[in-house]
Amino acid sequence: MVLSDLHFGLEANSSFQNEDTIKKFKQEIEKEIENRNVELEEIILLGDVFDFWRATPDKAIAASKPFFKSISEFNTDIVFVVGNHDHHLVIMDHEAKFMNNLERTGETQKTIFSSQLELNNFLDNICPVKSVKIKYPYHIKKIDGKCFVFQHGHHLDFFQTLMPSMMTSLSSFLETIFSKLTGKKSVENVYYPRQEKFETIMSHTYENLYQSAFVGEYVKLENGFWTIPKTMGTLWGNVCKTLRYTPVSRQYESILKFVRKYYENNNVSCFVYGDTHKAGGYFGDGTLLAVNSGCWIDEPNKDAWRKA
Ligand SMILES: [Mn+2]
Repeated sequence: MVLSDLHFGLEANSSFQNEDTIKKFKQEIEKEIENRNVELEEIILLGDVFDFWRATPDKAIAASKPFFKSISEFNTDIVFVVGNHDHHLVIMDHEAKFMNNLERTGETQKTIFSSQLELNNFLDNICPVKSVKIKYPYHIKKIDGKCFVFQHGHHLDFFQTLMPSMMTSLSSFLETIFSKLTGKKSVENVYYPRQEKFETIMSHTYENLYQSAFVGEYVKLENGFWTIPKTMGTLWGNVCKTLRYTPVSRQYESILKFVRKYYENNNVSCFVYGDTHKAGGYFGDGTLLAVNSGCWIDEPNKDAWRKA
């Protein structure tokens, strides 16, 4: 079972902040499991579970308590793949590793982003039955011999939106010059061999947004900022393009490019993501199935999982 984009802490109500909804949801899932005569093997929370861009961590985590209590009662493994709105967890993990190493050895060591987060216990008190395994940026799983990749989806921005793609080109350009001038290997090759490169480019933006949640007025300003494309139209809209509500079929080309670039050796059959808040599936060229898990906040344009 895959659930993404719950956005706990966001003022627009997350469906799972209401205990009745959680109860109904749980009953429906249990019925579904019985009808299909299957077992619930794993619950995958596919990012943006907490909205640390709009709410402080105390508020966001408090809002998630009834949900975590409820899913822990399924007594199945829970994996949480971090998204862009809860990306601060990645930074926390990164800094904790640096500090632990400093405390243990007295050495200051350049830490690199790694996919295995060590913050694994931070939800134990609110998700008591099963501890939540936290991963970033992906979770890979073999199901019936086929390879499934689960990833929140903001990394697709590299291939789709103007700012990240411009910044990537600029950074590659600078790295080439750097290695030509110094004869040293580029930073990319040494520290950021794969998707971790994305972190160097996007982390400061995500961290700014995280910090902005502590300043109420700034959040209002930022919300206003996102309404500009609607009122002022095309130019600004293209610069700050958001992929919200983009259907899977329109993202399929980027998904293919992305999977071929980063998972070329995995023979991926299915790519599951969230991020755009638009549930759906698309089989495109027949080699890769792309599935979006939609979202769980009350938005006029959302497609709930029932429709998917
Ligand atoms: Mn997202």
